[in-house]
Amino acid sequence: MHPPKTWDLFCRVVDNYGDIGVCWRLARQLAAEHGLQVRLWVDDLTAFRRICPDIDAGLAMQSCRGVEVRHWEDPFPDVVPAEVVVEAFACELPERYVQAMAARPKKPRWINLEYLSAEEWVGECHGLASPSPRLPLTKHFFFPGFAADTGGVLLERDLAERCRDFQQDARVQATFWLGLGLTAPGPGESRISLFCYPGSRAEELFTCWSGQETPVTCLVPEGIAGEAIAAFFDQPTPAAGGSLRRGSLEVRILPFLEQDDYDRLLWACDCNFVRGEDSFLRAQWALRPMVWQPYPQAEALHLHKLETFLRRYGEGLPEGTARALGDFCRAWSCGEGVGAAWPAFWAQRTALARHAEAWAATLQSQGDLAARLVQFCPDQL
Ligand code: TRH
Repeated sequence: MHPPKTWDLFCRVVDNYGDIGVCWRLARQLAAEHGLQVRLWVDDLTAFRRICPDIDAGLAMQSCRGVEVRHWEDPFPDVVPAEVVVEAFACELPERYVQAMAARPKKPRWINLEYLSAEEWVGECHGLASPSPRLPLTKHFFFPGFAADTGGVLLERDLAERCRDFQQDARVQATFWLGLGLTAPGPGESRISLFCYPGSRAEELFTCWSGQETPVTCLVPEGIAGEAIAAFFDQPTPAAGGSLRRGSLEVRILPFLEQDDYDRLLWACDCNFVRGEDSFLRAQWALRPMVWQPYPQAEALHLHKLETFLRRYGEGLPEGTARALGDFCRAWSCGEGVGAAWPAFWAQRTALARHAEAWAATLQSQGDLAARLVQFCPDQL
C-alpha cells in the first residue's frame, strides 16, 4: 500500500481564464509541494499560454514547472490512467479514458473538482460519492469553500510570506512597477487594478476618480473594459503600454500578465477589482480592499453568490464598513448606482485593509485545498 503518486487533471477551457487558472495553480502545487507526478490535460493551450507564456501551444506534450502538460485532443490517446483523476468543473472525461479507468485492477480515485462558493449547502455536498450506474467506478465531489466543512481554498505554502516580503520591500515594488513601465506611486496616489466582465459600469468609476483630489492610476489588462474606457475618454482604447488621462485619473493598459505577475499586481495595488473564481481568491490573499464581481449567471444566481460571500466576509466588520462594502459590490455587479456607492466604500479603505488581513489569517488557519485533496485520496486505492 502506498499513497497515490500519479495524478491526471482534466481541464476544459469553457470561456475566460478561471478554469485553466485554477487547474494550473493546483497542478503546480501538487507537483511542487506534494512531490506528485501530475499530468495536466488542457483542451485549449492558446488560452493557457496567456497566463503562462512558457507554454508552447503547438506541442501535444511538454513539461512546465514540474508538471507534464498534455494537449487534450480528440480522439483521445490510449494512456494508462493515473491513480487519482481530477475532473475539473464537471468537464466530462473522454469515454475512452473512463473505460480505461474501469479496466484498471485498482480503480482510480475519481474526483470532480467543483467551483468555489460561499453558499451554505457546499459543506453538505463536499465529499459526496456518486457510483457510476454502468461501470465499477465512483466519482466523488470535492467542493472548495470558505468554511471548515468544505474542501478549502488554494493556498501555496509560501504565498503569505512572499506577499508580505513584497509588500514590505519598497525597492522590490519599484522594480515591479518599472517592469510594467511605471514609476513607484507618487505621494497620495492610489493604484487600483480593474479586472471585470464586459458591460461593467467602469465609466462611472472613472468619473469619480477623475474628480478626486488625489491622483488615481487605474491598471487595466488589455482587452478588459475597452468599451467603458473608449466611452469615457471619447477615443479608442490604447494597446498595452498606453495610457489616457483626465483630471486626477490615469488609466493605463497593461499586457495580460503571467499568473504570478498578476498576483504581484494585486499585492502592489491599493484596491483590486476582481472577478470569477481565481482572481477573486488571489485578491483575498493580497490583503487589500477588494471588489468582487461574480461570473454572471442566468436568473441572477451570481448575485445570490455575492450575498452569501458578503455575509461570510462581513462577519466581524463594523456595521458601517460592511454596509459600504456590500452596497458598492452590489452596485458593481448589478451595474446600478456605481458612482453613488463609491465614496462611502473608499472612505472605509483603511478598515477594509485591516479586515482583509484578519480574513486571510482565518482562511489560512483552515488549511489549503491541495493538501485536503491529497488527504481525500486514501492509501488503499
Ligand atoms: O477569467 P474569469 O472570468 O474566469 C471565470 C471564472 O473562473 C468562473 O468561475 C468560471 O465559471 C468562468 O471563468 C468560466 O476569472 P478568474 O476566475 O479570475 O480567472 C482569471 C485568471 O486569469 C486567473 O487565474 C488570473 C489570471 N490572469 C492572469 O494570469 N493575468 C492577468 O493579467 C489577468 C487579468 C488574469
